[in-house]
Amino acid sequence: MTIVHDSVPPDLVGSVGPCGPRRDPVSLLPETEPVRVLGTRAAAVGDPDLARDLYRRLLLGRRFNRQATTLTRQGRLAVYPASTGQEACQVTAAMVLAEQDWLFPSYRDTLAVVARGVRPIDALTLMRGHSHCGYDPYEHRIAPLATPLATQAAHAVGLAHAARLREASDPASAENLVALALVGDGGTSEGDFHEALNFAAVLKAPVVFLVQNNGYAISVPLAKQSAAPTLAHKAVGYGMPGRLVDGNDALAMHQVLSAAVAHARAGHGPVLVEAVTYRLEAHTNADDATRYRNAAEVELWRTRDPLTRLETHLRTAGLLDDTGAERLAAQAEELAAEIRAQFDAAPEPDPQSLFAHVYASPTSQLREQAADLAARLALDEDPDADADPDHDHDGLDRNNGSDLR
Ligand SMILES: Cc1ncc(C[n+]2csc(CCOP(=O)(O)OP(=O)(O)O)c2C)c(N)n1
Ligand SMILES: [Mg+2]
Repeated sequence: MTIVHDSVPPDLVGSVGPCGPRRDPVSLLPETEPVRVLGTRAAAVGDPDLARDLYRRLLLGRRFNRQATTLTRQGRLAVYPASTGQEACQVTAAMVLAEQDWLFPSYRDTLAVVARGVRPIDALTLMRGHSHCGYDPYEHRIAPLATPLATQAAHAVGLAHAARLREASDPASAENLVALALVGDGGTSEGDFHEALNFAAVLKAPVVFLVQNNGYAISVPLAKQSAAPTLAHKAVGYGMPGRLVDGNDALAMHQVLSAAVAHARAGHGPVLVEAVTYRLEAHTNADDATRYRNAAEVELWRTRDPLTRLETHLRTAGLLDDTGAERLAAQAEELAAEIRAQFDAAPEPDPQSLFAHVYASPTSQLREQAADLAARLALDEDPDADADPDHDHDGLDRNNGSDLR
């Protein structure tokens, strides 16, 4: 699949002058309906090994999401933004990248990070409340999970452009890398997203922007977020091709993302891919999604579950039977057990590390809070010691009942 067809003038139409070139927008426009493979003739003639491999990864991904959510209920993970329902986007984003490429994830994308080879406990380190990202970005070629929306898109452009500049001055070092940035639908309203796409297109940086349109930015539905025909149309204004794909169709996701990466790697510049998907769970474990969306909507999207759709295809095509399904289910349970074991073995963080790296020299308030915490922890260890700074010897507790011990 080519992203921009050969029949279309490759780059510029009309004259190039000081007022700027004009590009043919038609070749950049996304399709009117999301690209689908499942349920079409293309699925029947596709690579059976790829389809089976995708299913295995989706199944493990779903189990990863379920296990991480359980860890939040046990208080072992502070927060978890599940990608349940978005597994096809997550695993294909990791699969289409070569070793030399870079992934730029957001907080939603721990599964993509694990799918690229990071240990679950390390991918989830930030969600345990640690101050560091948990894995070596240079070893895995994965940037830290970005919480400020869309900032990772600008980082991806900077890294990809810098790599091309380095290669131009030292061709022997050429890696021909591509950067793939994952952004949410809400993230496309951010200034950083605009700047990233604009720079990427002008610089022809080898970047793929994958927007997972899961319908919501916390409680804000897409209709209140953007008036664009589709989010993929935003590409055209920057001068890059936009692609619209069914994000719950793993075969389509793999096909469209592979083509986008090949396009960027070939030096044709960036691509914006919008994957239409749905967040089946709440924004995070701290969110109550029933306050802003109804059960019927969620049930409708459950019928479009990326796992069941691929499973139906595999079973119909004779590529999966009950024995195979049971074997995969056992693998998923093994993964869950491994995640639990990794959490059991992880050392407890030092509570005082809360205050480290906030300022180069701690403020007087931070020093006071650190001393207060130390006193409380000492009291936990030795309940007879009266180290509670809020407890006056007149017997009154000045903490107004908010004592956390
Ligand atoms: C710059 C910035 N503004 C606001 C927030 C608060 N915030 C966290 S998640 C979120 C919603 C993002 O929605 P979307 O981009 O669709 O991603 P999703 O959570 O659906 O994956 C917001 C507004 C933030 N993290 N960063
Ligand atoms: Mg969203």
